[in-house]
Amino acid sequence: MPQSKHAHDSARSPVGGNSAASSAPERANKSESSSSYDADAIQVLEGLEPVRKRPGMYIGTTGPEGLHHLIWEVFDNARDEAMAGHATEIEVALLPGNRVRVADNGRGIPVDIHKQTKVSALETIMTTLHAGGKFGGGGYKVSGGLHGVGVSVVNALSTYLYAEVHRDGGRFVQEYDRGTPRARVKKVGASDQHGTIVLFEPDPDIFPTIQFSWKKIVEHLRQQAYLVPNMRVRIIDARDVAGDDLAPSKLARSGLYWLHELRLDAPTVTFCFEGGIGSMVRHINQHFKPVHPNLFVAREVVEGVDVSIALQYVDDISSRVFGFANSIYNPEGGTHITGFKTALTRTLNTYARRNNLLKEKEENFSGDDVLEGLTAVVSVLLENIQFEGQTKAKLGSVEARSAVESAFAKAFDVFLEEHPTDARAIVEKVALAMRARKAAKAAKDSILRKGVLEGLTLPGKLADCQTKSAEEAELFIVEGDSAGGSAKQGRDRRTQAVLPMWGKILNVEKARLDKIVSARGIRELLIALGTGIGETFDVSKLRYHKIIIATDADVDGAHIRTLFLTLFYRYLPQLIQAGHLYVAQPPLYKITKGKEVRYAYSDEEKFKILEEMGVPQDVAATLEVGEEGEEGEGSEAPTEEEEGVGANEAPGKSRVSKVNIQRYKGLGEMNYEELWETTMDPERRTLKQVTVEDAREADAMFDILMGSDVVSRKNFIQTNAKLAEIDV
Ligand code: 28F
Repeated sequence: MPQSKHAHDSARSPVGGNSAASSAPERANKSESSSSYDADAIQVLEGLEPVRKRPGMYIGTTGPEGLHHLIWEVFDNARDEAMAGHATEIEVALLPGNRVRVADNGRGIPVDIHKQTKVSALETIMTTLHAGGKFGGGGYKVSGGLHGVGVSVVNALSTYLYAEVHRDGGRFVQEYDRGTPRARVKKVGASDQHGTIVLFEPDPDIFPTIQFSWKKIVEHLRQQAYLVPNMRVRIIDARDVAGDDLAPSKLARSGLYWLHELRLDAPTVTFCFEGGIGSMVRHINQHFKPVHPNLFVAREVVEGVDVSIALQYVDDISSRVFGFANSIYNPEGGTHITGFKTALTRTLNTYARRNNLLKEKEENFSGDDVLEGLTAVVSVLLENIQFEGQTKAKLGSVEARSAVESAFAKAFDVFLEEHPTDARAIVEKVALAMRARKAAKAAKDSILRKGVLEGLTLPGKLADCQTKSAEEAELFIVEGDSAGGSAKQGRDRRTQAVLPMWGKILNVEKARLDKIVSARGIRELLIALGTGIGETFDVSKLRYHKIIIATDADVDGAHIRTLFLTLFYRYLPQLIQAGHLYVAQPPLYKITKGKEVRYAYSDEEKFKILEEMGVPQDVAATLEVGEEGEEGEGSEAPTEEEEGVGANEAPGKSRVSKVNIQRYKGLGEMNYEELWETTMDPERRTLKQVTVEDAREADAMFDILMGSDVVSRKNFIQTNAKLAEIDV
């Protein structure tokens, strides 16, 4: 590394990099031997003003995510040094006063003076955007970095930044205020160490809230530690360390390099995984039961792409596949994940057939079958990385797909051949997934198959209407036989049909609608409707232009209504779109005062009716409806002598004289006259028309209601009873 003797008192370079520097400097002809970087390798592109004007352009947001990106950016540069094999330790310390200090024991950022700019390489990297060999020819082989903008963005967005470099026997320091250097890079002493220290304090003018999350930092850096085997990452929370022995100047004077040598009484976490991404898969699977004991781990450089993959199947149906490109997590996957999944499916099918684990006539495993129960980490390192779109969420580099596909296929096939027990366990798990998928499809097809509607005689339970005009015909789908009975008696036989269905299904053990449907005899409904289903569906054959779901007003009723809505949403969506689906609105209360009978369809309406009946508000509020909803059963609460309200007539049977409230818990409690006049009579009833959105919400709620976890389902229903009332 040629060190000019005036390495540190070069001409002042404005923060924006001087004009000479703004053009890409011509390449100094470097001898082959000096493959290391130096000031010449830096591409100086532009100053830092734009960063402070529109920080969101560079760090995404100035919220917590953006704030933590400052740490990630500084850390990523240290990590790159470790990935390049020059650093083995990185220390991240949270300090008092919202300061963060990151140190590594790499080669140290070069400090030599650039021939044209006369500016130290360190200053250039710290004060110009896109500085650093990462973006030009040569430069780091692989580098992640925050959208690749480099540490200069952190400098621009920090009220204060301190950089210290130990290299070539010297110790060099430079300080900045919002990106502007206070002075030239200064040699402050000798050093027998090597590495880089960056300490920064985020600018409150940029970040509304400056609160670092220990948990977020630990989790992010743990993940990073998995990606670089044997890189030791120490994290220290010294925010509460008293006194100023952590002040940058004090620290600088102390000549201290590693804070952990201070043995501070501060929470510290250290990560170092020699197992790399294999350890990461083990960590992710720690609470699952593995399907095979031996992890698959492989690393190979193919077509200039460094591919590392680790996987292990567990006894679960979900899958967890994590993609990383240059140590940046890609939540939306990309070409590396595509290549991985292609090779995984092909390799497992080939192995299964070769070892007669898949019968000749059986179809291949699908891409979904091979994912069931899979935990995998796919990490690639590549130059000139390309991402899709603005964020680094999805890898776009095409070379990564073929590289991963070929590297993984070869290595995984060898693994399967060398671990026949693991291989058989994996293939059996995948085969199980395939058979379950096919069974579910068969069940669904059997429901959708034409045959299911063969018996075109109308079901016995259907009390059909007389009219043949579908336009005026209505079908009431009523929950349970008792309500069904009242509805059949109360209806207008000319235009109204009634089909009682199912009854309490709270304990439906099947989490899949197709199973419930085949088990619960949806046939009757489909035959009654007349449209057919699936590919045979024909809305012109619909026998009723109003299909009215009538379930109880209680929590169970809401659950059943959700089921019906989900059923229509998944198998007969056209009927919802055409506006044929309705939900009946039965009353919640029957309020009688002497001969007068009123129905309330909501609590608000109940109070309004009581007020109209002359019951004062405060008394109305104390009125409790009969628990059992028995005729005339009043509340237990005593009532004081009030105008229009009588005293208790007898214990346990408090009649508020002349006014009685009955709460309907279910349609079945109404006699058929009440059901007719409140819920069925077109002149007096209220119907809510179901929209596709209502049905979609029900469908989403269905998954919660039918989830395998009964307890949380019950809790959900109880606590969301009001919400569970599909607001149609
Ligand atoms: C606390 C944060 O930023 N560590 C870093 C290095 C080492 C080199 C380097 C960094 C030269 C021109 C690209 C040294 N010697 N920790 C860090 N350590 N950058 S950042 O070089 C930057 C290149 O731009 C380095 C020889 N080669 C590279």
